[in-house]
Formats: sequence, structure tokens, C-alpha cells
Amino acid sequence: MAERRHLPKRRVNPVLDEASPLRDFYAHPVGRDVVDKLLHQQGHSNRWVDNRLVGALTLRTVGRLSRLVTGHDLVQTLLALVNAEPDAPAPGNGSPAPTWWKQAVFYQIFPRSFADSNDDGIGDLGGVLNHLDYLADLGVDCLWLSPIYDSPNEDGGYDVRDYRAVMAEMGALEQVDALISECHARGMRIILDLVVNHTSDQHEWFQRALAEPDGPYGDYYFLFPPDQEEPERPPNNWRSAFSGSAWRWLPETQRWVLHLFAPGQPDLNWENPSVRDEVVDVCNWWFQRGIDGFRMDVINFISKAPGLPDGHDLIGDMLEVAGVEHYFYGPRLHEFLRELRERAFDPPGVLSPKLMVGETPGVGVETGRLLTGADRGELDLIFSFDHLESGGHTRYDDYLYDLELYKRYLIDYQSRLGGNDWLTLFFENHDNPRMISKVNPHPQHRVALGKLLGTLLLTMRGTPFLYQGQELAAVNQPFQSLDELRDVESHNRYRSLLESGTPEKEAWAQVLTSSRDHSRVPVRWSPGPGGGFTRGTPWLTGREDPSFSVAEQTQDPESVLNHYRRLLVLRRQSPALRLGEVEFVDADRVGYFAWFRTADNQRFFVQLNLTDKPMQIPQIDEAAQLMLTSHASGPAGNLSPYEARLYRWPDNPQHRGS
Ligand code: TEU
Ligand code: CA
Repeated sequence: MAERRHLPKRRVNPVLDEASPLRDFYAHPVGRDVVDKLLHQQGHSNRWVDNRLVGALTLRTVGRLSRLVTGHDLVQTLLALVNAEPDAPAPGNGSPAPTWWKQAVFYQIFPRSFADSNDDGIGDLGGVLNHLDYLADLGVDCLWLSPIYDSPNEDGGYDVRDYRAVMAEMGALEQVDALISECHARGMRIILDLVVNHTSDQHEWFQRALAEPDGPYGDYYFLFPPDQEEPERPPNNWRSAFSGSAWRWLPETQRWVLHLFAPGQPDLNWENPSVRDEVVDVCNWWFQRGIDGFRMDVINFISKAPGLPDGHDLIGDMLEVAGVEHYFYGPRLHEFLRELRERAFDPPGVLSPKLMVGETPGVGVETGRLLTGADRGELDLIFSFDHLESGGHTRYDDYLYDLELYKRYLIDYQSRLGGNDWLTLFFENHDNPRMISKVNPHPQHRVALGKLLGTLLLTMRGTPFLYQGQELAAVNQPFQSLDELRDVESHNRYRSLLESGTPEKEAWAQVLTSSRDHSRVPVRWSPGPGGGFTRGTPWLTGREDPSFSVAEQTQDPESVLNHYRRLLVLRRQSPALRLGEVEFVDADRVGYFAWFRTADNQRFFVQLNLTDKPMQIPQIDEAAQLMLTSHASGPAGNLSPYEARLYRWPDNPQHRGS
């Protein structure tokens, strides 16, 4: 029987004030993450603050300097954030427990673009069922389906109209039941996407709130009456992630309603216990159907600061979402997550707790540890996005992603985890462009890069999350104009940029480089028009992509797909690759990324050339067995551009790689 989780003993952080030295602020888990994010946004490393001289500056002095440089003083805002978090992550002793989701490889499916089984041009549950053997043969362990619930589809299904019904275009509830049992029959698991920071404005709860704003459902959302003096001014300066104000005026009820995303996605008010009851019921309804857990959409946004105060201008300008400091890590977040875990995911007496993987934009390493520590009774895993853009860049910048920065980020991340911690490993999802195109769009490097990125994710310590098409070395699309795009974020951003005077060429460049549609064009199952995705007209058109369909890559022993297959087989066979300790080698050598993975008497050694140039490497111990390389006939002493090698080390430990 799972023992009832005890609230962790409070590891009190000191309360900070303006007289506190910067080093105490940086020693605080929230302070560390916030400073690292702001530095990362500006393209600076943390050595700016992590030194004796700067560390000794009081926060008052830092505030004055900040006002000098930026005209703003962030200190009071940041002090409020850190002083709201009394806990510090527990170091935890020993190795993390070998739970299934630490060892599994996850595969995210965006069903709309996976496979169409009824020729309406829209991917559906039938399409997933028809390709379940492909996924089982690939060797992934758990599927994550992006939303399949009834939805008007303003935001790719992330605007739910009925949590207990399946979107008509996706198919029927019976097919979900079939998918769950077919996954389990193959020894696989399946998790769904829980979107409960907001609903669709067509959800019954919102419709009832509209009908009776002062009734019980009015308090399910953030409905605010207009200001008496300035009725046209929204309740605060918060901005939506999809451009524009985060407030929508509802003339029929004379209320403002908060929407951190699209206007049709009103935020749920989690302060209301009835909302929390509803979410528990939704989770349990799906758990009774047999799913193994949820990926929880922007779950860190569910606790908003009381009174929803204005956001700081500087943060708003830097992060484009004014107000984010008041909801990305709110005052009751831990409490809400613990309650949800206790009541739905891991209630007393349950034998196999359901997985809680939170999507947590803005959460960093330390706040991530406070949300997922095994001693915390909250989430199991999070998706932090700090690594998805190189320092000083956002998704909207057209730049080349620097794998060396990712290497340093990952080495630092791994070094800060203790026995209570674990991490996810991912590069792609339905919200981001394809990683190969971000690193190096030149076609001659596509296959090597595809194999290198797969080797990195599948041999590094952590839980890998693959995204559909990644195993095929999918790349960005040469969209020619906005009318080829379907994503609400792209359309809103383009319009908002033009309205703010951005020239069309620059607006289009930002949308082309960032559009989520790059990752949402249909999977290519076979060569030729339509790529075997549909016999109808696809809802979103991807271009021809000769030799990169599943059928063609299955036939090619040196394809990226077969490299993924070999990696997955090896990983499944090897405790050292699933749970083993990681030990980095020659970390200071720029462009070279190498590590050991060790568990019991198993030892593997991975070498990556992160650059597009050949790389001289020291002769490797002849006792090491080359298990996998991305280049069939690479010269022994050098690594080819973007080459990845995996060695099995002899079991006696005196051998060392270099
Ligand atoms: O995305 C939340 C999130 O991280 C957004 O900031 C995301 O980066 C998006 O691109 C906005 O710029 C989750 C889902 O993954 C996303 O598909 C949804 O659109 C969003 O929440 C709202 O549900
Ligand atoms: Ca269909």
C-alpha cells in the first residue's frame, strides 16, 4: 500500500530584503532560477552573478544599477517571488527509485497529424490504432496523445469543450478504450493530455457562467466587472501568449474574462474548490478507463497571485507576456498539486500511482526540483523549456541553435540533481520547430544530425520524450505564406506584429522561423503525394520529402529510423542506459560531448561531435566495443561532422575512456 505522503519538512529559506546580498538571493531556489532565466534571455552566463564581488552587492544596490541601466527596478517584484517559497529542494540520498516512468521512452503523438483513417484529411484515433505495431516495433514504451477531447479546435484541441467526450474528427470513445487495451496488450502504456488551466469558452461551465455570472459557475473563471472610472481598461496589464491583452470583454455579461492563451480559452479559477473537485473527477473518469497518467498542460499557471496585480514592465518587455511573474509559480501551486495527487493520481491505498508530468513554462532547475522531488508529493516530472533556445534568443529569432550551450546546460542540470530528482529529455514537441533545422538546416547534415540528437536523448540520464517524426529526421517546412499556416499563435503574432508597425517581411520571418506548424505537418508513412497520411486533402500540407518516409527508411539499414530502433533496443536491454550514473568526460572541449553511463557491471561510453567539422579524438581503449555509430565507416581516429558513437565498456572498471 502506498504510504500516505507526508508534507515535507519545511527547509526554510531565509526571508530576504533589500539589505540582503545578491549571493543569498541567488542561493534561493526561486532566486537562482529567475536570475538564470533573465541572464539566459539576455545571452549572459551566470558567472556574472556567481562571483564574490557581485555576490556581495546588496539587492538595494542591484536595484539601483538595474534602474540606471533599464529604467526599472525589479527587486521588489523578485523579493516577493522568492519570499513566497520557504522550501529548498532536499538533496536526497542514494539513487532514484527505479519507477517505470524513469526507465520508459515516451513518444508524443499529435493525433491530428499522425495518420488519417477515414480520408477526411484529419489524423484520428483510427490512424493511431492502425500504426500501433509501428510504434511497438520502434520500441517506445509509453504514448502521450495531445488532446483528443471534444473541442472547437481554436488551439489544436487545447481548448476543451467536454473532457469526457472525444472530438468528432478524432473518432469515438470506444477507440480510446481500444487504444488503451491495445497498448497494454503490447506491454506499452498510454497517457493523455490534461488541459485544466483553462477550458474552451464553449465548455458547459463557461456557458453557465455567461448565463449567470454571479451564479456558482461565474466563480469557475476570472470574471471581473469593469472599472467604474475607466470601463474600457482591462483589470490589469497581463498579455496573452497568443499576442494581445489577456482579457476579453463580454458585453452580454458586462464582465472582463481572463485568458492567458486564446480568447476562446478562459482560465479556470483554481481558488474555487468546486473547480478542483471537477478536475479530480475528470482525472478519475479517465483513470477508470485505464490510462496510465497525464501530461498536464501549463499546470504551473493554475495558481495566480491574489488580486491579479499588474505585471512588471521590464519582465513583460523581456518575456513578452506581461504578468507572468504573478502566475508561473503562484503562491498555492504546491498545495493544489499535492491535493490533486492525493485525491486522484496517488490516493492512499492505490497500488500503481498514475504519472503526473507537468508542462511548466518558465520553471527552471531548482523550482523544477521543488515541483517533482520524490519527497514532495507533487509532480513526478516536468518539461522545462530553458534549453529550447540558445541564450539571448527566442523562438521568433532566426538563428542557429548552439549545441555546445545545450551540453553545458545539461551538465549543470545533471550536477544539481539528488536522489529525489529526475528529469525529462526532449528537443521537440507540437509547440516547437524541428531541432535538426534549428541546429543546421543544410541537407547534407540532416541524417547525421538526426542520429546524433537521437543518440543524445536515448543514452543520456533521464526520461526521453520523442515527438512524432523525430525518428524520421523530420525538418521544418518551406512555408511560402501565412495562408499555408493553421496555428492560431502564428496568425495572431503576424497580425499583432503588423499592427505594431513591423514590416511584413520581418513579421513573416518571425512567423516562419517559429511556427508550431513546422511540427504539425503530417507524418510521412510512404513516398509520394500525401505521404500515406491521408487519401483526402490534408488539413495542413507538408512538402514532398523523398527518402524520409517510414517505408523508405524502414528499407534503409543506415536510416535515422533504424538508428533509433537500434538505440531503443540497446536501451531496453541496458540498465546502465536507463538508470545508470552519468559521468562527463573532457567537458571543457568545445564541440565535443562525451560521457560514461554506469550501473552494476555495465558501462557505456558515448562520444558526440557537436560540430559540422571533422574532429580529432584520442585513440579509444581497444577493449571498448563499438556498439553503434551514426557513420557506417567513420575513420577510427576522427569523428565525422555530427558523428555519434556508442561503446560498450568491458566490465572491469580499470578501463577508462577519454
Ligand atoms: O503550451 C504552453 C506553452 O508553453 C506556451 O507558452 C507555448 O509555448 C505556446 O507555443 C505559446 O507560445 C501549452 C500547449 O503545449 C500549447 O499547444 C497550447 O497552445 C497552450 O499550452 C495552451 O493550452
Ligand atoms: Ca480522419
